[in-house]
Amino acid sequence: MTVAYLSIGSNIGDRLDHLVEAVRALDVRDDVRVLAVSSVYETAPVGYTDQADFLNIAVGVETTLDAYELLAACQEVEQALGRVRTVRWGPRTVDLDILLYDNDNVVAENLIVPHMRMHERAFVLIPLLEIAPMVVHPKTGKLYAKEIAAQDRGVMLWKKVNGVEQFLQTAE
Ligand code: A4P
Ligand code: MG
Repeated sequence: MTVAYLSIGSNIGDRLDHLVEAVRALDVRDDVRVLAVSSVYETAPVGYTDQADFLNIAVGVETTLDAYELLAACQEVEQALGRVRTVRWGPRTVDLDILLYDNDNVVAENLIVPHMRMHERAFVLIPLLEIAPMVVHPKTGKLYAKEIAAQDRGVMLWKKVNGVEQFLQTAE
């Protein structure tokens, strides 16, 4: 069993519902168990900025999948929820990224872990640090909490979450 952290974002349609459905789709799998879900944050778009605000969460899972299989599982969830890729960094029903996978460093063509841009993104770090305040970069050992101080703009608490069960029963 390995612990991994995911970032999930949505900025089209019923955003909260997309997040809840994504977490549910992960949790129903035999090879993934959702251990923790952060509160829901409303976040200004980063990268391609001419798009609607996102709702973002971080999720902690325990899994028997290796990192590549977990990526495939994330992509299955994206597809099941009807994601259509158009603009890079653009609007999406739901986007699931692997932030951390145990203490592994993965550098492959289709997978880089820790996620390449996580340390510079408040919309990733603020939810992640809520559920895992002591996480460190697997290579440098540096606390992600140290990255966050200068970059907490554009991220607002949107809905407080108290546990996985409560989150899965949420509706917008
Ligand atoms: N890939 C490599 N490493 C990973 C990883 N650790 N986790 C590859 C997931 N995927 C990884 O992703 C492109 C490719 O990245 C995949 O084929 C996979 O093999 P994608 O999801 O198809 O395309 P994308 O979403 O446009 O790219 P990506 O890299 O997920 O985009 P970002 O950088 O995550 O940006 N602003 C706010 N406020 N909130 C957001 O959630 N999200 C983005 C997406 C931009 N701005 C945002 C938000
Ligand atoms: Mg992605």
